[in-house]
Amino acid sequence: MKPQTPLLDRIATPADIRLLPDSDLKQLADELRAETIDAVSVTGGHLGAGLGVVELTVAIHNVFNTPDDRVIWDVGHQAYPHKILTGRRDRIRTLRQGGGLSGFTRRAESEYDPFGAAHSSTSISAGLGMAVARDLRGGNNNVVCVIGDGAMSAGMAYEAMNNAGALKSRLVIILNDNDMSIAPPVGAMSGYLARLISGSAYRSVRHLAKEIVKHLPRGIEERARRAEEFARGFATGGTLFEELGMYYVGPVDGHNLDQLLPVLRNVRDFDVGPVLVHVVTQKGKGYAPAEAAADKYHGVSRFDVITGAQAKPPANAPAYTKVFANSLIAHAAEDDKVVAITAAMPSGTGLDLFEKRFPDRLFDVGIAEQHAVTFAAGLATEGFKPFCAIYSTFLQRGYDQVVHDVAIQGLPVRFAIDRAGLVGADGPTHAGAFDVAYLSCLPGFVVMAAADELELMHMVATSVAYDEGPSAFRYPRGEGVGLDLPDIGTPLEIGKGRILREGTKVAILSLGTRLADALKAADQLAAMGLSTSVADARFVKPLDTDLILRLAREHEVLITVEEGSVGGFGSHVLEFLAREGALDHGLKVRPMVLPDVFLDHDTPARMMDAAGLTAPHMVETALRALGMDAAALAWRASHQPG
Ligand SMILES: Cc1ncc(C[n+]2csc(CCOP(=O)(O)OP(=O)(O)O)c2C)c(N)n1
Repeated sequence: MKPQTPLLDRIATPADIRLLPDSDLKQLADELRAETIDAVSVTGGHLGAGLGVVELTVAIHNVFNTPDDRVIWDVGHQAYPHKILTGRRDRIRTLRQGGGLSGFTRRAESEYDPFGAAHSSTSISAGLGMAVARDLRGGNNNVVCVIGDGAMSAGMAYEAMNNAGALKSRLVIILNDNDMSIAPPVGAMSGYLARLISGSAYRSVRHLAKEIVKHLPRGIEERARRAEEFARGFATGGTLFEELGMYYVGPVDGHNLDQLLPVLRNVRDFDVGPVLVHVVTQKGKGYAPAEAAADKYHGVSRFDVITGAQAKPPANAPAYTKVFANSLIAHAAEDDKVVAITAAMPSGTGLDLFEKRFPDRLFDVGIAEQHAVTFAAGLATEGFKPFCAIYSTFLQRGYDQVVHDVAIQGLPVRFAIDRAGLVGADGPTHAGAFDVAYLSCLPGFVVMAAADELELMHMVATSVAYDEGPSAFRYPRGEGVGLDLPDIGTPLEIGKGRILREGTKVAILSLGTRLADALKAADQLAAMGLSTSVADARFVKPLDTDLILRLAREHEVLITVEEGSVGGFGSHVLEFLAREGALDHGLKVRPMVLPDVFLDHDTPARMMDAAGLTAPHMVETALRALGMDAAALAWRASHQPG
């Protein structure tokens, strides 16, 4: 028998899916799942979420007329199957690689990505905006938002549903309920969804769907009858969503195309305002190692498809995250006021380790950064020492709470800011570029940046000891430099940096992890006969003004360097020096910060190079500042980016 051409090979765009009979769609889904697994085995990335929505992805592109109908994937980490079906299959093995496809949805990448994402819980708001725009222009396309039960724990999703229920615009919200966030989901909503599913409704809906699809002919009247049955008959629960003004349909088995297709066709064809379709799926579905994993293979490195074994390079030093967690545990053992808060990232922040030791003192509040911050503020008012561990990029969402609920009230909330700086494959949405700028402008904040893992331990200790107001310490993604570590850190003197190398001509004042490169640059400059000092600022706020003035007085060039945006450490140093009149006598100050662009995903090393913040860049900056342009050119020629 001639081997059959895979159906997937016939899908150049979703229009081709719409040419297939329903009876072919299961095979297409199976092939799509295999292709997704194979692609991620090569690139690494988010796998479990995508595997859970394979059938849903096929059904959506079959039922809806994409890209005219808009499909918005919340977070966007589950969109790999969608990318494969929407003209990007030929590049799917470039996912998350430099110059390759993004690991999330991205407007610039495809017309099938009407909205870019990566931070969660934005889909309903964006979809509602698109739906209202359609109404204003008199259009009739559909707008479909797919949002996970984890993402549904964020306030923004409720703000959007509240508004959608009032506006009554036609909008399809698909709640993809896999009973997982990255960790098991938390909170009352998760319990509520579980009750909806466990009700007898679920089984009878499954049964009903099968029966109806089996028996119905394809005529128009029948479709209408079916619509009535589905739309009404399925409204078996969902009171909360109905109270918010949604038309609730479900729960529906998200892996069963016999259920998905008719339900989606019905919600497409009938105008009942905002509809919420509650779809039940399994994270990691159809790939045994993923189904068996505790995190359902949320994010994986490259892996062997047969065994599921992931290729994790051996660690040379403990990750910063782990150093933070162990350090906090050591302090919590001595001080029962220390408590920890995570917004749905217990393993990402290392606080799963803290929870093992102190189960009653760890609070996972769900994907709810705003609430996390104000909840911590409340704990602080009662004399506790809350450590809010949030990635730099996600703390952006809680910024008003940081200002209004913490800083203005001077409450001693401690912010452990993980993934500060460039993060590599997750790209610009996840870069921790702005925390120094957005925190160090706030009166009364103590803001620190760790140069290595030992410094991080000292900064945890400093935050535990400092109870007079808010404090924050930032540290990067990845491993430390491999130092011997004590059992517990020692508090630092607030607002004091340290000098590591004394020179006379050039001074490099580093904040955070650029320090190692600053030392390398100093070696290079010294080899060129340019005596160079290196200092670690430790604090952005309060600034070590004595240190800065001393470096300014004793050197011809002062370079500041940080892995953060303009408006951060270098800006504060410049402003301070200007106010002091220290710039009036020929001192050459050169702030080195992240460039004024959103840097695309790539390897961390290449991103740092593109950012212009490596040791060779520091050398070049010093040479240019000294007017040694020819030497700088020659230097650059011998140190090509790479
Ligand atoms: C504002 C924000 N906080 C945290 C995250 C990190 N994060 C990425 S995916 C995810 C879990 C999402 O769960 P869910 O919406 O149920 O999707 P699933 O992965 O289960 O399909 C989290 C917490 C994020 N993307 N955005």
